[in-house]
Amino acid sequence: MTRYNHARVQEYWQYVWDAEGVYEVPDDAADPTYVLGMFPYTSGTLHMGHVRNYAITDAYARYRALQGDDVLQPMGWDAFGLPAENAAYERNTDPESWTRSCIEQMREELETMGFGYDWSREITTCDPEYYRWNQWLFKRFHEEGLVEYTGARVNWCPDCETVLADAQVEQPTAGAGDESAAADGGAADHAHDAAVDHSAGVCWRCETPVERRELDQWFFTITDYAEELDAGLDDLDGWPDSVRDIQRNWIGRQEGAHVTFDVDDPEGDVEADGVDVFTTRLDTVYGATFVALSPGHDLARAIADRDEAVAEYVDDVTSAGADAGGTSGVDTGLTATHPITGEDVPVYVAAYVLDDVGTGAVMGVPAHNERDHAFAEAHDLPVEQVVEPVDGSPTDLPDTPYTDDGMLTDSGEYDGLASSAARERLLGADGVESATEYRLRDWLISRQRYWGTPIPMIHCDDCGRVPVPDEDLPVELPPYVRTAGNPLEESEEWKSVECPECGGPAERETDTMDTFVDSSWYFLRFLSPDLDTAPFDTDRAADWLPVDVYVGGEEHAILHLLYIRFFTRALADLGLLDTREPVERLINQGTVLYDGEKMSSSKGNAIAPHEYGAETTRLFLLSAAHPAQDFEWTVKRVGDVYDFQQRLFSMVADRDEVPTRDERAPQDDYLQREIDRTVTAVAEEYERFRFHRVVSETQGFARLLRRYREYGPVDEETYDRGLRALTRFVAPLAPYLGEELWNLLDTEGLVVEADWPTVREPVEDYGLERRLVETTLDDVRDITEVVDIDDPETIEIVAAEEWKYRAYEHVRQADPGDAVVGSALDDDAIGEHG
Ligand code: ANZ
Ligand code: ZN
Repeated sequence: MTRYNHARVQEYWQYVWDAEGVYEVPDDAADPTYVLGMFPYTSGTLHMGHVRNYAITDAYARYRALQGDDVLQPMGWDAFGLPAENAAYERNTDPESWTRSCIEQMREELETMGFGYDWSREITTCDPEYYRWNQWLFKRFHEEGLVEYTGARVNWCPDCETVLADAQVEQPTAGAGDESAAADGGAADHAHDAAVDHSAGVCWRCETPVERRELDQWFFTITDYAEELDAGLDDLDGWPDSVRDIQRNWIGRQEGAHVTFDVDDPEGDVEADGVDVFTTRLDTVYGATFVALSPGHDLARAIADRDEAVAEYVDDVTSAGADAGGTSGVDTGLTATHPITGEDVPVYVAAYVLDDVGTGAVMGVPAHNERDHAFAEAHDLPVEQVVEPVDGSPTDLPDTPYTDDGMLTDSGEYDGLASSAARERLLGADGVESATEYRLRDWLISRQRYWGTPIPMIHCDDCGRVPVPDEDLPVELPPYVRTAGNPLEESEEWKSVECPECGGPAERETDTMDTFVDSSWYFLRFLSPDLDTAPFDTDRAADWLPVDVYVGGEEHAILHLLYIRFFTRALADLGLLDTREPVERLINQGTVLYDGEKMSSSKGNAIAPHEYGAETTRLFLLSAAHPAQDFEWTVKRVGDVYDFQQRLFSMVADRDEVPTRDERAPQDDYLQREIDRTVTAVAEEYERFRFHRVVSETQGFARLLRRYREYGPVDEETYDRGLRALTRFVAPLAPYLGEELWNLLDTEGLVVEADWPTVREPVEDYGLERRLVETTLDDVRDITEVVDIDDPETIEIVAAEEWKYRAYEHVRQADPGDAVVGSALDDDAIGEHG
């Protein structure tokens, strides 16, 4: 038996690929397919999670190339960000040197894993040639009205000394921090409990409790696209439902109504047209016994100007953010007129009402809402029941609010209606208008840190905020200085600049951009990485977009994956793109576990990607489970994968020793048809990203080939066809091995440039029985194992396979008469499986 020499084979084919530039794609590809793995954050070394991510991406890219597509699979570096700054600080170096050294190391590791990247398109987000386009795009967004600079009560991490976007504030993990906060909802659950969540939340990076501060900040107005981002999810059939649900929840579309209360000021000096409240429970409108304004509401501010108690309260809650979810509040002395009943109700300012949700004002319905009830108790306000259970069962009112839908009571002409019907009918009432609100907030992009893209704005005392002219881009970062605060603030020379408008002395903006800006459009830069007149080439984008398949972790469901959808739409509206969705098919890979825990260097259970050899590792990662599933790293199974490669290799390497014959025999036809069947089956598994099934199909097929060979002398053409098919089954998963086998088979050219095996006879023509014989108990068990993953497709497959299994049993009992040819093969094959 000829031994397979992994190291030599890998080195040799890597050399050939590089020399031939096999992964470079032409810009004007005839059949463009864009396969992308989420580019890595340059944090040090490659870990197993990266390798799994990119092995999945690469396998599919290689499979599509075999099918004749021009596949673009690029790679680059998400290189800006706070961790690099922290690492540099700790190591007493600067973020740039640290980042560059990480990149060098990671690139080398990726190269030795055998991934088929077009390195001629490599991009690095901390290159001025990259981030200048962040600045350019910021300016275009600014012109388009998608940028806002406003004072905001923001989330501030005292440890990272920077502002955080809402999505970067997380619930503390169990044990870390405030217990009360953990009780209720994850990051995605941020409706009007938002103030509670945020004041109790922690920084997504360092888990330090987040504080609230009032600062002037730059925002992208992603909320302009809330409606479209939500609606677009319905058509994203190629995305996992889980990600779509998370996004839907985060955008938080709420159907409801605006109700206008006229406001009367007994003192007569506050002018107000009325207060608009937003409600999702219009059916409870007759039970509104007060109106509450958020501390930032215009009317609240107006009253604060004359009323000291109100002013003090507003000040307190704005700076502290404390008690935000509680029952604190202050009576304004104003009255509001209920638009339907005409009754007067008091107007309060209350911290539980949030500035940036709905209209920043609510109608308080203590009988049917928890927070309103708590507030009413604290302020001695009436509780009036207007909805009762449909079945007449008693409620605990007035002590406990009844919050379910029901039937209306004490609601005038609407009495007796069901809540849902009442909500519709009431839309026609005076002062009521149907309204849709979203929980999504604008994207805060300001960061008070060094290692990011400088925001290209200039503050001039005379002209206000002036954009840096395009010809002065990029605004490059000043040299790094080691400081606890924002190094840009310390760079006096860098900061002072002439105002582009008046020429007077002015100051640069010292905030840098959230690094999620960098990754929001990087997939476009790969298409024309050296273009120096625009961020990307619009025509090329028209050819290559949307990205056909995007592979990465589910942890990006709301940040990155929402931002790229926003950017794509904004760019389309700028006339730069002709697609509104960036990604057609999204694959979220599961976690690699070791001893039941996520494999990670911080847990001390990490296995380095090269410990077992590059190709064995990637083949194991792909064969162990469905890409979406978590799975356990087991050394024994790694060994199995190693043996599998050895078996395939010896089979091909020892081919010349196999005796042949000239006349045709029945088993040749059988094998020919099995080749056809397997070619079809494997292609289907590849299309569905079920690489573990590709491996089991390939293993089964290799056994069949061996049996065919052991049965007697082979028909050379048939046997060779089998070996060539086998080689291409495995080449996308184990490309070095594939290349070596292909070469041993005296084929022309490289397997990376070969075609997928053709089918001679359509599989449908075989007749049912023939195909059923190949389905074994083993296969059924195999599949039953993955039922747990939340994927209706899989369940369908299980159902189909069970059907096949029953049919197979049937065929076996009936002793398939026409299996003359294959009878010996079939029976043995079944025996071996079962
Ligand atoms: C009256 C009402 C009666 C409400 C009732 C609910 C129940 P959810 O509940 O998550 O769907 N709301 C509106 N704007 C708000 C703001 N700026 N700050 C805090 N709360 C606000 O969210 C919709 C409800 O949140 C709205 O419906 C409103 O209270 C409250 F029995 O109006 B409701
Ligand atoms: Zn000026």
